[in-house]
Amino acid sequence: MEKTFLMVKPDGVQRGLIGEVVSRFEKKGFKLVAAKLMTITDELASSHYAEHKGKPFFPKLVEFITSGPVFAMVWEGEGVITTSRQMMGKTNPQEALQGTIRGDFGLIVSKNVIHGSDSITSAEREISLFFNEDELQVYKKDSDSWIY
Ligand code: DAT
Ligand code: MG
Repeated sequence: MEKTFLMVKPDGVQRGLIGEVVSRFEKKGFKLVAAKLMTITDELASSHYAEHKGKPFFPKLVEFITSGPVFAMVWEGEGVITTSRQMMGKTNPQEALQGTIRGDFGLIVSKNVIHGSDSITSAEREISLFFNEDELQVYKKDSDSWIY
């Protein structure tokens, strides 16, 4: 089953939005398979955001993502990569539709509450950056038979 990496960023943690974010993905029908509150090192931040190295906002991005705890998660379900990106909304909260996480809770691009993988390749890469294989729970939810 498809998996993705999602993370409540330091602004979301500070603002008490972990529960709100988790709740949206739970209610949608996705399955949480791993989660932890952690502080990202400079090294992990650079690997995670490697595609943005050299861009003008990169130093501030690393400073921000390492500035406080994040809530890192792995979620599973049919189409979870694409659907979770839709639920997050556009990168810039000012362009994100109301009803999306960034549209409902963010105001500026550099503090946009949530990260989510954008492809199968990035999901696999990001999950393995943040979690060991043995941290991913394999379990059945009885509610799945009412979702699928
Ligand atoms: P996304 O997080 O939607 O995948 P991205 O990968 O293009 O967006 O950028 C990663 C993060 O970097 C984004 O969530 C916020 C920050 N960022 C992107 N563009 C920015 C910009 N022009 N100015 C400041 N921060 C930016
Ligand atoms: Mg991205």
